[in-house]
Amino acid sequence: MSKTIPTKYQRLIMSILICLSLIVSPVSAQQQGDIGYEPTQSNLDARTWFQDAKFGLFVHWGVYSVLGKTGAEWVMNHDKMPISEYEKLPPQFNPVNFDADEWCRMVKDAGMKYITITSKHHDGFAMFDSKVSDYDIVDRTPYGKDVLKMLDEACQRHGLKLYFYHSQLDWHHHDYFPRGRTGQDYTGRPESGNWYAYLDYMDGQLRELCTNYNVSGIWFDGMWDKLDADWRLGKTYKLIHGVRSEIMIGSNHHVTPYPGEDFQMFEKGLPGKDPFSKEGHVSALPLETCETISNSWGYNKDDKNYKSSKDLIRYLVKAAGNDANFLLNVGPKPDGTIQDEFKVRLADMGAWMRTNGESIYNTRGGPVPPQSWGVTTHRGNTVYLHVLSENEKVIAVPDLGGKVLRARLLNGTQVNYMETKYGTLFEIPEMFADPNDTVIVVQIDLK
Ligand code: JFZ
Repeated sequence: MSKTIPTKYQRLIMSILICLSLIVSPVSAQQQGDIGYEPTQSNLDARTWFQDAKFGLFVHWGVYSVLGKTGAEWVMNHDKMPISEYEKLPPQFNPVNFDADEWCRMVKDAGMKYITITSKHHDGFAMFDSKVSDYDIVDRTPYGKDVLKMLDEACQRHGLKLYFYHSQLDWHHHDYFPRGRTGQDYTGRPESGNWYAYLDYMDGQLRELCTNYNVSGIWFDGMWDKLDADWRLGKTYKLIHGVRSEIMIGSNHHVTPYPGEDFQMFEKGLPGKDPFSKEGHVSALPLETCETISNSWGYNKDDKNYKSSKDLIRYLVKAAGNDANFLLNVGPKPDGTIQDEFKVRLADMGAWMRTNGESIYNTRGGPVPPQSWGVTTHRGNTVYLHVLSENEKVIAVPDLGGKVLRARLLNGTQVNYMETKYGTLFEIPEMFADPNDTVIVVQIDLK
């Protein structure tokens, strides 16, 4: 596509006009979103499924995995790689060992119910067969196959749902202009561009993703790059819900959800306690927190900082106790395989879920807020006490919302308790205490 580069004078005029437009009509964040949005019943049903599912796999996979180094999916910005340099990666990306069914078997064995995979990260490279750009896995790599289509078909075979992480921020597209906090002048893009042409391009790829794949949701990220820009969210959200109203929309902007969003995510922290939230506001939407197994989202062969299986199990439990899903991340290698250190931890979590999953799946957080000894989840008149602090002999539980009828461990072992005017004391059967999480099942006589 030939492009006349504006003269210095034209660039100056263009910059002045852009600045004036921002002064004259800065788009306040509150004006963003699909104003007046009302979720359909099928969307509400999708939200209920999502909240019941509780546990999913996050996948950060792209051409950046070829380098597999510090920065991972941010390596282009981290190393200030010009586009001309970064575009040398797709020709090296050939995941010949990618096996979508093997990924799905690993996900199900871990006790996970859905996968959220990067369709496009900040580098702008599409991991699917896009017709609105040739900067994609089919046109630019020796592999030449649409891995998202392959994964979509495998998820349908294995009864898993599929969500796409899609970056609104783009370090490759020439019309992502004015630039935001990242992807500045090192990329080699001209200091000019048509912002709304970029949004049209982004909407074009979103239409492809919502139309050509059996996608259950879009996990947006990148608005934080320039929060005060006119992201035209209303148009984008209407487009997505217009294809299928049950497609759930979430956005990792770390501020209060905008109209049109169907779930709220938190990054590397429990709802309202994550390090990035600007306002810490926890909405009434379905909630999800995401975390890495090492410290990297994308593949980083030097990152050996693996969290223990025990810590990951407890993270899942604490998320459920905070009425949130847990989206746990892997960064696949450039050949399409997932490293053993991740697979062994996912297998450990699956083993724990096979024994304890009734206390997580199809529950909601509470009725008791998180305590010093642990958290609670519930379903109907059953409350699950998740005792996370170890070597406890007795725990005190405030008002459970009704008289305690019975208390036991998941293996049926009787649990002794005593109701007092301050709450109920439960004795922990020492020989059956689980160092990951000792679950006490309490039947309540709901008032
Ligand atoms: C974002 C991405 O940048 C990152 O690569 C990964 O995909 C993660 C799940 O989401 O991480 C962010 C985004 C914004 C901030 C910090 C991390 N922020 O605004 O401080």
